[in-house]
Amino acid sequence: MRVARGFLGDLEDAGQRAVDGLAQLATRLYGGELRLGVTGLRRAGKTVLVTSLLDNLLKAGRLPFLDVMAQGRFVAARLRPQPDPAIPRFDYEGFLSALTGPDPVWPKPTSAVSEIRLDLRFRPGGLVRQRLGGIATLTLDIVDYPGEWLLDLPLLDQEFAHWSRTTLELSTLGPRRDLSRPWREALDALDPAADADEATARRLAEVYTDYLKACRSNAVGLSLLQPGRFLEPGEMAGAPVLTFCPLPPAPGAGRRSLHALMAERFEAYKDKVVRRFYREHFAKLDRQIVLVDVLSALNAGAPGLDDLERSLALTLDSFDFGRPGLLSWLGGARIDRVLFAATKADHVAANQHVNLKTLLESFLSAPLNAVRFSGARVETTALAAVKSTETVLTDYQGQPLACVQGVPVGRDAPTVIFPGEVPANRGDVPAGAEGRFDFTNFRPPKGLGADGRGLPNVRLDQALQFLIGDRLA
Ligand SMILES: Nc1nc2c(ncn2[C@@H]2O[C@H](COP(=O)(O)OP(=O)(O)OP(=O)(O)O)[C@@H](O)[C@H]2O)c(=O)[nH]1
Ligand SMILES: [Mg+2]
Repeated sequence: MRVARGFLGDLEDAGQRAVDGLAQLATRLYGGELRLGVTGLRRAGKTVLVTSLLDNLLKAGRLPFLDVMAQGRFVAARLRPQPDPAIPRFDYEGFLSALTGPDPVWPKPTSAVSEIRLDLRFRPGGLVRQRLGGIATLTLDIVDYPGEWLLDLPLLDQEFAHWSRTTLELSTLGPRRDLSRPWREALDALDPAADADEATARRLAEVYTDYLKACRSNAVGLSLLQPGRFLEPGEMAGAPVLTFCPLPPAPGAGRRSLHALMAERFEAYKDKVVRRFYREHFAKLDRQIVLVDVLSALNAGAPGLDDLERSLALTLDSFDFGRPGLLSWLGGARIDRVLFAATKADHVAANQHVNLKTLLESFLSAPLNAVRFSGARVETTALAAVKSTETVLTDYQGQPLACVQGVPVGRDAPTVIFPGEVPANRGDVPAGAEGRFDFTNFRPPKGLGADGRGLPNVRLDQALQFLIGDRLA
């Protein structure tokens, strides 16, 4: 009997071990780690989106269409120590208290990389998985960085001569022509084949940086500005690796020439700055949300849209969406889902969101096709990470007119504004449309998230469902 009981006991143990093993397997299958890339040009809304996403997950808040919440399977989320102790932590608490304080303010432009890790605990769905029991954990890593640095990625694929030529050509077009004049005049006054001296290199880099800053200013609002560290140098301000600029061709220039010096520094920039940034932060991404501030580009008219289109096409080429792409040799990124999102949708009335989405699709058609062709899943949406307005109906000549109500930046009182209609298609924006669109920026409203349910948002749940929902299934 003892033997039989022992045998049965062993069987029981083995059975329990098998169940435990399966539960662990389920945990691994339906949990694990996921690195989410929040990508976007400067001011696209990355820092605000990461703050709202963390807030709503940590408070199990306003995410009704995230399946794991809707099905009551979400257990809780908790911030965890991040994997890389050398990188500053994303200041979630600081950004949240600035947004929800007595005088709410948006985060300042980001000037350095930061990172945050979040554990999401949930009960796996589906009959088999429920039987196996257990609670799974999905570990989510998110990185925030200055949007200016994103446009460095396409440099990796370029030689100094090619980059110089295209940058010089671009500097003579549209609003850039006037802004680049001091820099182009400085170039005209020197011989790039002459012997290099540090003072000249430094002076040229300075005038070139002034030109980039002028393009970035709110009044102009251009985004194709390279190299990104010239605008947001982080810890590298003044380093020789940032002391160069595009130069006209200098056939026969010797090894000691200004041209050779700048070409060398361009290569060093690619190697020491850009490649490192790519390898450490982008090469390991699993999923990606690409934020696009379409409305600000519309405010800048056709040149703004052209610039945005060019910047996005260049940047998106740098990602390896599930295929051996341009930069796969840098670390084999394999991104299998990409969501393109038009941000700040609360700047326009809710009935304009469809147009915002189709407008985004119309000028992303080439990158969208490229991602689809690669086999990665791709979707588009219009969202607001922090909803700062309400859509209200007013009466205009006897007809209902959908407007937005919020506190415009620079004012204190709520105002009802008709922001205008969003064109449904890139082709509907005529050349010379500068000044035709004027989408107002709003302040974060007072009392945001005071009910403890997370920051109000538009469609953040649907975005998350696409990006991580399958890993919380
Ligand atoms: N109304 C509204 N405004 C937003 C929203 N998200 C961002 N903004 C506005 O856009 C600005 C830029 O947002 P950030 O999140 O700082 O943008 P970013 O991509 O981190 O910018 P960089 O750090 O410069 O690369 C904010 O200061 C707000 O004015 C939103 O959901 N609603
Ligand atoms: Mg930021």
